[in-house]
Amino acid sequence: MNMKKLAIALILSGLSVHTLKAGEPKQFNETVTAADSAIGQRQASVTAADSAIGQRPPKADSVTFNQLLGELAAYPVEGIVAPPVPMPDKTTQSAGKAAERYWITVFASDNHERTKLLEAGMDIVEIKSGKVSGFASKRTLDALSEKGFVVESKITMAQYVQQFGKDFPAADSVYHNYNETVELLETLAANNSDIASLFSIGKTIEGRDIWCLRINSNAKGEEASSKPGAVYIGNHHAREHLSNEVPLLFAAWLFDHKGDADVKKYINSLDIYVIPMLNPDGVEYDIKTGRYQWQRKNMRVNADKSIGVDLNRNYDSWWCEAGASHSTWSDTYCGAKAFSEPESQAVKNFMEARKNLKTHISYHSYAGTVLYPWGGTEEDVADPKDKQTFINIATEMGRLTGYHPEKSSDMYVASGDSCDWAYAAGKIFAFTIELEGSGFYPGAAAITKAVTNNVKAAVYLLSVTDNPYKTIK
Ligand code: 0X9
Ligand code: ZN
Repeated sequence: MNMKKLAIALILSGLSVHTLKAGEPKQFNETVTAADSAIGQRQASVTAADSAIGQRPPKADSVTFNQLLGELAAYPVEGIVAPPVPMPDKTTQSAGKAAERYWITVFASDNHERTKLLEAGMDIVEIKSGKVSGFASKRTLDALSEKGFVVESKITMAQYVQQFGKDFPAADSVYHNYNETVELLETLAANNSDIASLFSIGKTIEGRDIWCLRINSNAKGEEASSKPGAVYIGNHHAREHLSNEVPLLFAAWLFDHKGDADVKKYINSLDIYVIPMLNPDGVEYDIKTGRYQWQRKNMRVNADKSIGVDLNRNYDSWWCEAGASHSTWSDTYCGAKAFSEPESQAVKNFMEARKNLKTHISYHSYAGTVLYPWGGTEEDVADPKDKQTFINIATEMGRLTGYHPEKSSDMYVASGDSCDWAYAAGKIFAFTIELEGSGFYPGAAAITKAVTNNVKAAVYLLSVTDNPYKTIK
């Protein structure tokens, strides 16, 4: 547990953002304590379903950032030998041999071919020049050969896991699981109760609450606000654990810097929401054995007993057209209908109820890109002013993160993604940030850099949230 706090302290202590005044890293000497009373919404919404799922998060204890900083430095993140890792749990797969999974590399020259691969059920993970790598079931492999794709290499999941597997609790214990995420959110809300509140935007398919931390100087909980809003969401995809850490630690960073002139201005003038873990069921499944399961989807039990819907194919934007699959066993399964899943439905309700939202980042990993609409079609967004605004903001966030800015569909066309829907339905300037990394499990050492650079981009987004069009010169 301490390791998480240590990681935060390490990261937070070193950050400075270009929009902020340069200065010495802050010292955090104050003792932080849990204040149950300040997080009434959280308390009120804990239900039997929470306890049925697992342990209610322990109460936040006291912590000083300086103390934690020293301890993290002593934490051996390198050189930990991972224990042997098993095949992914069979319950994530549909029954039978057809569901056996492989790590494959296939020749595919452009986004059209990549889109076809997605449609055949391939779960694209890495894009290189002329090739892509990712996961595929036996069934997908058959479909690929029928369509004439050439598979350059193929290894079984067992071999893949041997080669790349890491053990979460030991090597990556600085990452926050669900309870630890909730505990940190509670601590942050409790210790910044003048500007922060915590509420659930809905429950997952297994009944966990999806928590949202709100930062607003005068409105709390679900109370309406007319201030321009920004929302940061992580972990649509379960195994993309870094995508929880980035928004979570961004929130922590904001609180630590709430006295800085620029941050103060944003907190006073904006309505800021952080929903770091949208798919906690999948996250918990991915790590529950102490060994990664490469889980992408949520934990919906489909009619054929296969598990999961791809939440980033379940939004109502060209739902289940290009780059998505109707096959339940596919990693890009779009669900029975648009918004069939409680997690995506919660985001829909959340966004529809907040017409003040202007900007949004959905965090994924690990292509190192800043993506903007459209993703479900190769068309550009029709409004030239909007298009230029998207490009300008993505370019600046790309500069700050070191990531490549591009239109989503240039990577591949994939329908039903959250950012397309947010822009189409709410005119929200919505970006997918694919964090960096050499895999879904980049290790503890990856957190510091990813968070550091992404805090800069996230703060930049705040700086344009009052009027995104001001980025057009
Ligand atoms: O495929 C996705 O949902 C995202 N990539 S990931 O590897 N994290 O799964 C990218 C979504 C970008 N959107 C579109 N291309 N539509
Ligand atoms: Zn993702």
